[in-house]
Amino acid sequence: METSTVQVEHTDEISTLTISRPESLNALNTDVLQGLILEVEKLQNRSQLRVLVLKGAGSKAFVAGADIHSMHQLGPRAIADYVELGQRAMRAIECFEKPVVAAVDGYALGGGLELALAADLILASSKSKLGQPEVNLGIIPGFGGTQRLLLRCGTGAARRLVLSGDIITAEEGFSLGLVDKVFSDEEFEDHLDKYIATLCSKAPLALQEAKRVLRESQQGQLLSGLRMEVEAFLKLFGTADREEGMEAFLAKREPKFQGR
Ligand code: CO8
Repeated sequence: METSTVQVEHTDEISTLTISRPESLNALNTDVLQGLILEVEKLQNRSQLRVLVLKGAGSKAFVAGADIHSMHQLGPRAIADYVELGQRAMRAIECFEKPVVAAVDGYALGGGLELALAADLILASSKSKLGQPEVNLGIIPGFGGTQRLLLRCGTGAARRLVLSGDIITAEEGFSLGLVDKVFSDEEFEDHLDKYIATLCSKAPLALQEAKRVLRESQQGQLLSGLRMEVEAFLKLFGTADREEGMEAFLAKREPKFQGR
């Protein structure tokens, strides 16, 4: 069964999971996160699959983050469950045996960039905007963004993106090593298809082993970093600044942080 917020399409060798909540810029609520885990698990059995592609529905966003509306009112227990679910969804994608491509066409922010970072390759259209703007909400990334940015782009870029909350262009992302390829908006789908077809032509077992070795060599640092990130996220979630940050976003005004 396909969940309505995660659409599944198959061609022979390629499966595509499309996150479909365009009215919220595909923000990640529990339904989406559970859907991702379920669909990724099912795809493990699809032997002809060579590449898994992640997309966002609509023309504006890949994913604009975790769902601020649903997060805002959660108590300590519920937010811990939410963050743990998100971490599991990202890890399921990261540990998927076959290569995973994040096809970013629009905003990839917060949890949306964290989702892209769990993929092997990030291919973006030139209009795309990427960033970890959580500090504007009084929190930090909670779905592995601090750690996967660090491993992917190095300390300098990770620090700059997480501390500033800057939203950057796809070209700037390319210069930081965050984005692997930038394609023009008009030809995004064509270039994407060609790139994925090239991946499909490579030796599948070699791709799987390459993916596994690259992932497992960094595993110790990643897993301990992820634990630290969750603890810090949950601590911040209990602060007045977090309440102010999220209330300000929902009221479409600037936040006033007090350091409390
Ligand atoms: N969550 C919920 N709704 C969202 C989100 C989101 N992350 N992003 C956008 N929306 C909604 C808006 O509220 C709006 O809804 P409505 O029409 O009902 O007001 C609709 O999508 C369209 O958005 P905008 O009107 O804001 O569109 P703009 O073109 O003006 O702006 C932006 C687009 C710049 C993308 C803007 O929407 C924005 O800044 N969004 C929030 C980006 C953000 O801060 N993301 C990080 C979220 S926190 C996070 O991801 C933490 C991850 C770890 C969490 C762990 C959880 C437990």
